[in-house]
Amino acid sequence: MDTKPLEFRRLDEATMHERATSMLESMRTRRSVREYSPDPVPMEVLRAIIETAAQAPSGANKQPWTFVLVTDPETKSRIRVAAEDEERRFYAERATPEWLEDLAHLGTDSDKPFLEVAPALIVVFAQTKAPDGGGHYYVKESVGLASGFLIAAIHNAGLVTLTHTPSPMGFLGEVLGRPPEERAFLLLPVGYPADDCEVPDIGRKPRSSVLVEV
Ligand code: IYR
Repeated sequence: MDTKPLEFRRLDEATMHERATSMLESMRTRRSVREYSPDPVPMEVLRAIIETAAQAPSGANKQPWTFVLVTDPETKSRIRVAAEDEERRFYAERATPEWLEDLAHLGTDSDKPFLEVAPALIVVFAQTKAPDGGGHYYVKESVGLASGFLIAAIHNAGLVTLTHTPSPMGFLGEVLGRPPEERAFLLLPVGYPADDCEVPDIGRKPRSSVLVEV
């Protein structure tokens, strides 16, 4: 095993507290956004965000992810058409009444204009095995972690996103020409919010109901 010294510097307690709470305050303002401005975003910012996501830990450091950055209008249109097709079936047939009831307060339906309006889409793919057929481990956990990094990086850069999961997502691999060992995991529109953007008036559980200290 090759090793190298860890790059690490202890922070004083006041600085730690300040950094922990300022990240909390920033993340508190993160919201899933469904109404986008068509304004373009800098490509280098998007590439840096994706590289940030790729710093996530992964099973055996296999990094079992591929991020496809889509800005081509024609490809975005094809994705919208195929996603809305699946979503119409979801809302009309696949979703249970309980599921539809649970979604009602979000005001979602099968129309997904954001897939065309947002200047960029990031499609996260999970590699079920390596391109050379080698093993990948804890793939969903690993890609979930990278997606969390991705969402935080998008917010940190002053952009907004939505974790969209049209189901099933097989069409994404076809439209984007991905190999069969890759499975679409999440579809994220990225951009600026529309000027008149509204979001559901929902909150998060308080600390006391999510944290157990032993
Ligand atoms: N994929 C559908 C339905 C949907 C499902 C869940 I769970 C959500 O949190 C939100 C929506 C859609 O995107 O409309």
